Amino acid sequence: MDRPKSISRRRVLAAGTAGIVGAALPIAGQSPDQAARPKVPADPTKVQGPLATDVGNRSPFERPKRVSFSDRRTSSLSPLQDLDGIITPSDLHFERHHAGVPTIDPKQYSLLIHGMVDRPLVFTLDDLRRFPGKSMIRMIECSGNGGRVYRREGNITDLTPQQIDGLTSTSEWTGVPLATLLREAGVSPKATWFLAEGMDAAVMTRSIPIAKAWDDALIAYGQNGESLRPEQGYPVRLFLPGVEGNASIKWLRRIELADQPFMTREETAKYTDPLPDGTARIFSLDMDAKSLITEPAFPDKLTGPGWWEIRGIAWTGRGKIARVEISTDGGKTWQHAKLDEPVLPKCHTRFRFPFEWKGGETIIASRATDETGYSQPTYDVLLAARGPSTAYHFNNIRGWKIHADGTVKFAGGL
Ligand SMILES: Nc1nc2c(c(=O)[nH]1)N[C@H]1C(S)=C(S)[C@@H](COP(=O)(O)O)O[C@H]1N2
Ligand SMILES: [Mo]
Repeated sequence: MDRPKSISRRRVLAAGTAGIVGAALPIAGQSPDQAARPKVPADPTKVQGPLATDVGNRSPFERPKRVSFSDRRTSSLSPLQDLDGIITPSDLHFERHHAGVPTIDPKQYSLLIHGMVDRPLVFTLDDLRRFPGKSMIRMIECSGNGGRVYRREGNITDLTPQQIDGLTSTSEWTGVPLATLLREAGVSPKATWFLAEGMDAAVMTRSIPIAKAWDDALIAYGQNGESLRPEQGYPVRLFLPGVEGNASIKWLRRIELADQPFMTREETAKYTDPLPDGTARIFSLDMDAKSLITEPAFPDKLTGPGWWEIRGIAWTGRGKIARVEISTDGGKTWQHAKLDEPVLPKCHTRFRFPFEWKGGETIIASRATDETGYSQPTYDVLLAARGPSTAYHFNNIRGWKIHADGTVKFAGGL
């Protein structure tokens, strides 16, 4: 797998963070004379580039990209270390598909709602778009995210944030609340679960407690201001905020109401979490609080002692992030990071922390706490609770080791 090249923009920004702690120092190595002399081209017409196109492109100097673990590309990871803010550009949103990305003609599309309802109904895409809509900025995370480092597979010190935890992204999702459609169909008071089914080759199906439908489940057709990308489920997906990614069924074709879970392949053979005592967690749908420092991180190199801004993202499936703490001494002491606005429920939250690197070897780490009071566990605590062969939900504290020469390596779980 290729890893993102080190990015000079980040070096420049990081050097500039000296300003955030109030010191009006020139960037190291710059003479005041240099700063006073603005760099303007002698002939301004020389900077005139090609004409604008109907659909814009990135600067040719910026090449963020998704990467995959598998040759068959059954998933692609978001380049978390290359992103600012909380929104993932749609073409860099992580994606996971079990059996290909189907091409669906929106004119042929329909969604069936049936089972324990008064009136089974079929909705076209136009029907769905006619209902009162709703937009929400929310993250999604695959419950397998971070499994490789939990299992300590291979050389984990040389992994980027993308390779460690890139199966999570944030978008603004637009659609119609599932509750609106269920009211149209008239749900039986005896219905307690609903099944969601996809129209991909995997025919992915999952059972969800009906409370989620009345709460915040969205039948989504929009992503970041445009129609869903094919990999995100075009033309329509189920979006379940805060719930493990696999339950947000893409290319959604059917919802069936029932008075019990359907016990599909996806909730028996998969997406249950074996425990050390031989039992398993089942319907472990909520995503636990988690955070990741994305800068500095492998393969960054701190070019010298001084002020650097530690940056990263925190998220939880159980509401808002209440605080993120940073340790710069391997977990001995912790201090509060600053959270960027907006701090939204079930959403990536950007954190920042001014870090004065004195030049020695140390480990930096982040610890998120959500509004329920739950804090990210240490690796040992998670391992003791779930065992070494648990298959999903890897949210323990992550650390990065800064070596004396400034190189940064993944330090595994703290
Ligand atoms: N129909 C269908 N829905 C699906 C899947 C799939 O393979 N088929 N993959 C699931 C998994 S495992 C995850 S993590 C999320 C990923 O959503 P994304 O690809 O939009 O990031 O989609 C889920 N929905
Ligand atoms: Mo997933």
